[in-house]
Amino acid sequence: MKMTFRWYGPSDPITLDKIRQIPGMTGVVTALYTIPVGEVWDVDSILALKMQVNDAGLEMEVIESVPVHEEIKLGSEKRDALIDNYIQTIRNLAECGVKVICYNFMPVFDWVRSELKYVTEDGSNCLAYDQRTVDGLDPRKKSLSLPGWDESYSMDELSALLKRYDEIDEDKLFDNMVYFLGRIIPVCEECDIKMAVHPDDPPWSLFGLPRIITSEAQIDKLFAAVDSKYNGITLCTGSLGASRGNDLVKMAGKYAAMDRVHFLHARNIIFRETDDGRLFFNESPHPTECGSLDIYGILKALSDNGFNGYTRPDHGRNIWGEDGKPGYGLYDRALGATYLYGVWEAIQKSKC
Ligand SMILES: [Mn+2]
Repeated sequence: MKMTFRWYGPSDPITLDKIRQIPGMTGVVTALYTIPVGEVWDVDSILALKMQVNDAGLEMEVIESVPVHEEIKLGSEKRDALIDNYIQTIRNLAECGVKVICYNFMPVFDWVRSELKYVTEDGSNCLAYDQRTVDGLDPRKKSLSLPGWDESYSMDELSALLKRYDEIDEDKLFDNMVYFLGRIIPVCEECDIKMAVHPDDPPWSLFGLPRIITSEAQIDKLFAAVDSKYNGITLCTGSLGASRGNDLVKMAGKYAAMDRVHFLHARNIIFRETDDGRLFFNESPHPTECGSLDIYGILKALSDNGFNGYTRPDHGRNIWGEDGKPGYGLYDRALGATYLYGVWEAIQKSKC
């Protein structure tokens, strides 16, 4: 396993020097945040970022993310030119030594939570999801006050974009994803750079928009549609685990055996009982006993089936008075990394 840490670039208050001091850390997972979605990432900009990371004694072998333009997800006539740009970005990243690209195929909205600072029993705070709050939001009717939503669209732009998605159901979105992969995967094979789709978070439809990377059946369908090991996944335990129907231990073992797990996001969540039976969960400390997911079982299944790849502790809580970017403070993610590292060491040594 290669332990990595997400780094939001030079403006991230969690500096490369701090990341390097976390035991077992080999590299960072980052992106060029200033390049508009759809434009080519040029070699000079990639190399400048890589140099900065390497100078701090860390590697930059995983990019999270190269965003996919909405016109590609919508399958419009503009998509081919944008896919050409994406292909050039893939080639440029490969030339700079990048091995894995994380991306997602969620329409309009990325991850969605109802609270960014849910206070837990021990006084720490974390991201949480309450289905009732999300059900009360309708981005088509009024301005969205969604935590973490970056408001990169005006109300009118968002309405227009959502209207275009009225024509796109799950099947159409899936077809558009297969079209995209059909064009880029041969290039990935040629350049030896792997695509790792991040599952939808949470893994179900929101605001009437289709979501397709949600379950074992859907991932099977995706792998069958573009049958190459370069078409793989980011196994994000917290995202897929939010759907109780997903058996994460089984999926981890199965997809590792297929050599389709190119990146692991390890995170735990805890489901809460609610009076009316609605769905509510919050993100918890990483260890198995702190949440609802069997993190040990997932790591064991991955190891037993040949996974030895890039891993990062996914979201952490704010602890010890830290007031970090929601999910991306230093302390709890560092604790998560050392926990994951320790479990992994024990699994490896128990095989001897
Ligand atoms: Mn994730």
